[in-house]
Amino acid sequence: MSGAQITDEGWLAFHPSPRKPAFRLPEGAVDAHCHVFGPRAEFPFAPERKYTPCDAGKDKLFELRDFLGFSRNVIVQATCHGADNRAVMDACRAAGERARGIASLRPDVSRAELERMDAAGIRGVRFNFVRRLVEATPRAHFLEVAERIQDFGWSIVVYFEAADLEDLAPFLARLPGIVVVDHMGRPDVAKGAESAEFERFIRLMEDNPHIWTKVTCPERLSLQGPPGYDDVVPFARRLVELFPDRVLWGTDWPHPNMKSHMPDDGDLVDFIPKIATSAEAQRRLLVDNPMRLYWAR
Ligand code: 0GY
Repeated sequence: MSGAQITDEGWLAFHPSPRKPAFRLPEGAVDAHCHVFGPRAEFPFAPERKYTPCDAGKDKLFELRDFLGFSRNVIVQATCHGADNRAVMDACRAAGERARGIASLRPDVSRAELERMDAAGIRGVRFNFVRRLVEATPRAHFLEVAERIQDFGWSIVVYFEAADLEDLAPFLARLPGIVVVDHMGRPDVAKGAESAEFERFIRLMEDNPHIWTKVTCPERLSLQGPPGYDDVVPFARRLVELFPDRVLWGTDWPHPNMKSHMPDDGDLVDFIPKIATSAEAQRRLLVDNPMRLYWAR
């Protein structure tokens, strides 16, 4: 990093030159979980942030999209930008029909601001329960936001750790509209895909047809590591097989807070055929499901 860019100590920047994946993505594939960081000179990071990343702006994201063979991105507000959604909105406006965004909102957000966001391409809001990333938000605030976005037909993304699911499940069950759980609810891979912990997550999806999940982030969950991340395959594959119409996939570029290693995004794309093993399952995961959820209008 140059002297002008001060990141957290040990911050790993995104892979500078990922390899071309062997897996050919289906026509119209969507990277349904990725972020932009800044660039900070234009879009400063939030004072309340828990980490300070490198710049990773929209131009780099769109370059990666084209290189890997994706058609579209769903850009999720990263916690380093707090509730200031300008970087995501700017990226969505620049991409036009090729991107949609997920915002972070305070409950006092105005109707006019929601309308501006919707016009820019925002189609959802993210509720974050991960304590290392955000201060705890009262659930009443989340419920208020959930109500206010219903007029726009937006969905909700939730991010939590597996250990918190028991406590959160009744709350998630009563959220209105579609709710998408990030990274399979972050299972502890050491416990296995048949563990009581993962069964709880499966049960959540079985009991709640409005809950979807992203079968993402093998690099974050894996104990085995790159390039195959094979210990994460049984978790993601089980979800894709059980809930083929309620799963999404994304790169998670630029991979905030990866401490063990920085994944090669080509390796991540080559993870897809291991978890969605037929052309039909791949098309649902990468095209039909994200298009239905984020590009209905
Ligand atoms: C992810 C995961 C992480 C970070 C964020 O918004 C964020 O800062 O989502 C994480 O550190 O686990 O989905 O990008």
